Amino acid sequence: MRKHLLAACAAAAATASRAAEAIRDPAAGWDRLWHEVIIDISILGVAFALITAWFVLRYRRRNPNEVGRAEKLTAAAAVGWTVIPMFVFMADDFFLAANGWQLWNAYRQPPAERIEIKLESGMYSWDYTYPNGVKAQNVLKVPAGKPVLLRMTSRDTIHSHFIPDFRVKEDSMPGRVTFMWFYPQKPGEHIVTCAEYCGIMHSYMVGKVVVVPEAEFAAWYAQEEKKLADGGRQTKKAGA
Ligand SMILES: [Cu+2]
Repeated sequence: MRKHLLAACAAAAATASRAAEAIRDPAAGWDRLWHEVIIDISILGVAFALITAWFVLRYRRRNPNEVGRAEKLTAAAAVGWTVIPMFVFMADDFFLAANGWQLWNAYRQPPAERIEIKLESGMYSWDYTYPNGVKAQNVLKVPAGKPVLLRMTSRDTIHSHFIPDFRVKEDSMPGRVTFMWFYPQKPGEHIVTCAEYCGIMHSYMVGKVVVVPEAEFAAWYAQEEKKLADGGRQTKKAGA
């Protein structure tokens, strides 16, 4: 009996630790928070609109000769009318801010199991370098099911690498290395755009993230690596 209990406990602990290790997609968290904002401001908006409508009806002019009376509120009522609505708004603001803060802190701890790609931005392109040295411009091919981290810098001015579908945006700038990460889970294409005005061609600074099945990525990756090695050999031969 005790043995069974211990085995059950061990199994439960293993499941829990696996669940903790499972990569949490920050994009889903941002979506949840955004929905929370929409729901909260809708409820507050409707509540305050109803209170206002009630006042408008309650204190309306009933005949053309009616003259209003300027009634004085007691000190307690004046404070109550100020503090209670303010408290309702602020409580929700703090709640949302705390959730956003928590999510941001979690997002800034990228998962260890990831592919890390360097990005140098410049007027007007996104230049990616994979761990094996393969380079790509404006089209970032990545495998599905693996978190992707970009270490970013810029060769000229401030750009901002924005991938709306993955809910991530981060500045890249000269003299500093910043990072962003995202978690593409299924094959597909996602637009990349510059979100920081960087010059007259800023709006043309678009690219895409192409998510492909893992096996397809591995084949492409190896092939590009081979091309790179062959190219290097040829250049050496030409130089010799
Ligand atoms: Cu730019």
